Amino acid sequence: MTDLAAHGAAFARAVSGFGPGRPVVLCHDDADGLSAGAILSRALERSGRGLVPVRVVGRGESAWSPAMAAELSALDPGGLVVTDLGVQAGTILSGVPTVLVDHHVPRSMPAAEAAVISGQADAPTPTSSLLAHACAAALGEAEDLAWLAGIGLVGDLGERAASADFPDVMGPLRKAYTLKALREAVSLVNAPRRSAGGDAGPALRLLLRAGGPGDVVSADDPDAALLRAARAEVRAALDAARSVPPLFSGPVALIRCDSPCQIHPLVAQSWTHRLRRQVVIGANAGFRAGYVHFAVRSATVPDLIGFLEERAPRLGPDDQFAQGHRRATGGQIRIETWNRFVAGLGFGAEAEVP
Ligand SMILES: [Mn+2]
Repeated sequence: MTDLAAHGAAFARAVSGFGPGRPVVLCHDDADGLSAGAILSRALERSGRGLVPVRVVGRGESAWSPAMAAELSALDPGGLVVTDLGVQAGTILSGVPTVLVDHHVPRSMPAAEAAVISGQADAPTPTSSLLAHACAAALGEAEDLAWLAGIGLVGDLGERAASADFPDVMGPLRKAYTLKALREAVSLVNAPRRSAGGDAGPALRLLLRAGGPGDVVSADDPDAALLRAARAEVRAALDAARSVPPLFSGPVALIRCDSPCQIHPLVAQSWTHRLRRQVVIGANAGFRAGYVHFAVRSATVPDLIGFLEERAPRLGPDDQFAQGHRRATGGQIRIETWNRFVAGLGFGAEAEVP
């Protein structure tokens, strides 16, 4: 059962323990994270907590880092709301009440350092933005923010699974805004994080001021221009990657690319339609020097984290492996770790990165 109202009530209790200073929202840089951040900021502002800034935690950054603690400390927040960035033990900013709103498999569990609103154990698993909308509804009127949850649902689950898993949410949104507008808005707000530049700031700003997906799609300002340019850049990189044939070994299909754009999740996802029985890995050796970033998707294998863990190579201290969700995982590993990994999977030299 997915009891969204119970998650919202837990959020309202946690926020009631915030200090008098304005809260700060931290969010992930994808469509779901940005939508969750926009919902929580707008809802907290409405509940009388002043102007609530949103800090997008982007590529190569962590919320749980000394650099982030120093940056947040300068804002002197009354509380932190951290969404779609995962759940883990540890203090983000000492002495500041913190709530995590998230749907990923926890990396570790906070003891007393943060309240956790997690949909991870729910069936169907909600997105962060759907949880955020439940949190917003627990603070006050939030009906007009539901479309942002729709952006996150379509962004993380795809329109088919979003509609199948959450018909009560998606049905009215499709009627009010159309699936086409939601899909188009998702593709725009997801574009900058995938581009070589990687700055999702323009997408967040658009979501913070838009009244619906149509506003995002038809916006005509510098932020909207940046989103369109990012999307064109990513499309060109993706077109090049799509012409590469997959390599096969056992249950695994591997597609290699070399691009400064974060296209490997899209490459993996796109092949799952044709290779329905395989576990598809999209691997990008051009994203960060010295590393291979990879995404794992499958139309039929339900627990991809388990699948990877059974086949894990020996990991080094800089390697991140099998993070994310059971249905959408991947990693960022050093080239030597990658080469051990693909050799272990039974691939030949053509899968290795020189
Ligand atoms: Mn996310």
